[in-house]
Amino acid sequence: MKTLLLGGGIAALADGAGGTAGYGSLGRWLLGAPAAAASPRPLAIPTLLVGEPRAGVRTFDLNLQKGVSRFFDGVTTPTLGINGAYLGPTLKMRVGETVRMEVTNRIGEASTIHWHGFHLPAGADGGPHQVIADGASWSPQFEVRQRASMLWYHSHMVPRTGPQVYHGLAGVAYVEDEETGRLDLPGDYGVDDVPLVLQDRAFNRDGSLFYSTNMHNTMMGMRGNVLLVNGTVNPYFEARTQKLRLRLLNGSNARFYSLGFSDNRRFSLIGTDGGLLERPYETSHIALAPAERAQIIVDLSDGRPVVLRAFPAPTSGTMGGMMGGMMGDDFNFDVLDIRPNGQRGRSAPLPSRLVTLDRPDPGQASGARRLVLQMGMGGMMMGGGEPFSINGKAMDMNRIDEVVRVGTTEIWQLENRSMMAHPFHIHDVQFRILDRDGAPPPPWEMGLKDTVVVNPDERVRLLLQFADYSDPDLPYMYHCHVLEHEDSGMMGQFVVAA
Ligand SMILES: [Cu+2]
Repeated sequence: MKTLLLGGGIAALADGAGGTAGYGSLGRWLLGAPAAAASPRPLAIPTLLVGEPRAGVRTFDLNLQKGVSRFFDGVTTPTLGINGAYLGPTLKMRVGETVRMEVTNRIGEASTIHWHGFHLPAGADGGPHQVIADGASWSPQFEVRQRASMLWYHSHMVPRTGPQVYHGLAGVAYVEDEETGRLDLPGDYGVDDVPLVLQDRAFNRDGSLFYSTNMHNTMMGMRGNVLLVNGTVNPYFEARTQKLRLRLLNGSNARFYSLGFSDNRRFSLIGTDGGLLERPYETSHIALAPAERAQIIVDLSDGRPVVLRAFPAPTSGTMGGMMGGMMGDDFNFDVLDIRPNGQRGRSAPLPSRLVTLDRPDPGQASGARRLVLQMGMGGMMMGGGEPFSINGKAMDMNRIDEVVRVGTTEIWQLENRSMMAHPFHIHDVQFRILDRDGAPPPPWEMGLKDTVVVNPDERVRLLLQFADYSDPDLPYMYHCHVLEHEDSGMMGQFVVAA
């Protein structure tokens, strides 16, 4: 059994000799550890922030700050957080209202905050062109124009997105609307509606986070051997209802997960990145790549304790999976030990229909684009070429790669010509997947998405609608959400022009 840490009560801390980590780096993870370090703890629930009405605008005060976290007993870890030591509050807002974010940066270096999955003007997007200098503030304002969903926010500071998110600059957003409110889904925050932010991390012996961008960690993306869930190591949750709605975010820099329960029980997937599915999809496992979200409903009416577990994702046929296996990097992680309480409250039955979505019609598209993802590993080792590129080009802040017309619908074909899977994220829109290598998407990919996995040698076609918001100068980003790939250049820029 390869569950190294959490179940066994051993937390392995890394050696700290960052420069030496290579293919044989597993050893450093197995060195010394405080024995009681991973004793079970109650799951941390991020503070729910509903903002304050100021002149009719829902206003959120968000302070990016340095902090000290205690992930393990008796060990302190310097981290970054938003209104706290690690991660940020859950921002709750409703479709149709205007929100304003008062973001102040006090982390000691420049940063940005990107509203991931939000449809908004480019100037409010929080990408690498909306830099907030250390000590400065930024106050974007926008109308919430999309479906009820679980979105998120995180640093997008080129080329420091990887380390800043890794240290804690991320948080969750709940967008609600009337259509979804009427469904009677579990919705009591922190009780039967629980966000779970999954992040794998590596630690140095002194308790600090281990982060390195040596060639191996850049290529594979930075991975760790300890799973944090909402910043909690080895968490448990006492369930007080028959049904539990878990809103999962893969907030990891690079690791893909396949999630299921310890007793293999089935559950219902009700939503993906940008909103609910048309109907619940019953399954025993779901895959979640970095930046992807899933909302699931699990039935606990049998009263038995159960563990939500993360298995290596089924990218095993790929180079990433193979290398992970070779390196002993194909961990199982216990995500959450769910302990049903004896007096569980009744939950409403799950509706058979959830929302109505348009059938994606490629006939609506007036344009098509092709984005080819490449990793030039030869170039990386020999120091030539573009190691990470889209259409042969590495990210350049001063180059607009694509110009889209506002009010149009387009088909984007993503082609992966590398040996690793890339979770591809496009700003501004929630898109639909038309097909993978010509085959229609599976039921769990039929909803609204902002991040899509493109497997090696695969072609994925997306349908994107650029309904409104134009800006001739300020671009949106599209990029791989393995943050080390993004920081290394697998990103491009598009403007939506009038
Ligand atoms: Cu990638």
